[in-house]
Amino acid sequence: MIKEKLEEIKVEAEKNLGMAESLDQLNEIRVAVLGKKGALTEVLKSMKSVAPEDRPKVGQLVNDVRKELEEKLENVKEELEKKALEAKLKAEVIDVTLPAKHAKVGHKHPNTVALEEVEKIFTGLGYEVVEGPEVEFDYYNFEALNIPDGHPAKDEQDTFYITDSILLRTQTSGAQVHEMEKGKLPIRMIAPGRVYRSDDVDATHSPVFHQIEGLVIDKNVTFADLKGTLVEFAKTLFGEDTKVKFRPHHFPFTEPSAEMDVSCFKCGGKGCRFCKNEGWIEILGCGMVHPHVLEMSNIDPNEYVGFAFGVGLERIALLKYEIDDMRLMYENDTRFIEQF
Ligand code: 2NL
Repeated sequence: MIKEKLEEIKVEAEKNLGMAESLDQLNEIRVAVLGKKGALTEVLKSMKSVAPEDRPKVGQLVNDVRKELEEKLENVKEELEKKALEAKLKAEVIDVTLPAKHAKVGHKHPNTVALEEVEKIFTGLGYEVVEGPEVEFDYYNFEALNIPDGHPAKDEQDTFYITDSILLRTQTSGAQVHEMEKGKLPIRMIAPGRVYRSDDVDATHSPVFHQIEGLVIDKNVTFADLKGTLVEFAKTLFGEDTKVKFRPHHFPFTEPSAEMDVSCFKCGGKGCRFCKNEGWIEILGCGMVHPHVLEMSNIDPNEYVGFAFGVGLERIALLKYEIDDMRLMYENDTRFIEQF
């Protein structure tokens, strides 16, 4: 009677194991057969009705069935786990033949490329690169550079004022005045950075652009040093064959002052569309630092002399890369930026 019952439990359990599709189902089978209230336990409880001398035999039988079913359960469990893992791996498989996502790589702006080249030239000559504040006192932007109130040069530059005495710098000279005020001489520095002028946007103007100014102050500095330095600069930037011309000019902060032209690197000086048939292209302003500018920053003009220059970074970049509209520089269109 118990023997048949055990056989029945075994057959039923094996049938169910054969159909089990998940670990959850497997567990249900385990509980139903081997659990505390499972079929086998029920059988053990009915041992009371078995003759005492038969009990060890029947007990052995129940244990055999339990062991056999436990093994089968374990086998099916392993099988199901293997299948589950295979399904998971299949679902997560990476198709290495799929085209990769196109990751856009950044690119330096032509201004940056040009600035780095200019910085390399001057640091190579022993200059320091110094940056100053973009929001500046009127004094550092104008007064200390020999441009007092009412001076036409001050009215000409359409300045963005923040208060009566604070403004957005129109040139990077302030950075150089700060350096002179520190009183550590000699000075060999360039001051690159953003400058602001209330200009309307067109092909050659923007209210925000970049300037690089240079300043050297030492004993016995002459205009020949200025020329030697700027000729070296022009040749490195535009090529060894570049010719240079200095034309007298006027700036309030330098005396004497000059503008420097380079021979057109496109036509070599013969005249072309690029240089508007001039053969020459103006690239910077320069001069010997005005004695009054030195005095205002507590430098004795009888002991120290200096030269200075200022160059528009966009102008250099536009020329070097033959870009004919400055507005392209500010649109951040990667198709443009990627070309330089
Ligand atoms: C130009 C002309 C120039 C300077 C800038 C300067 C600075 C100090 C003292 C004297 Cl602290 N001068 N800077 C000198 C000459 C020309 O810039 O046309 N820039 C685009």
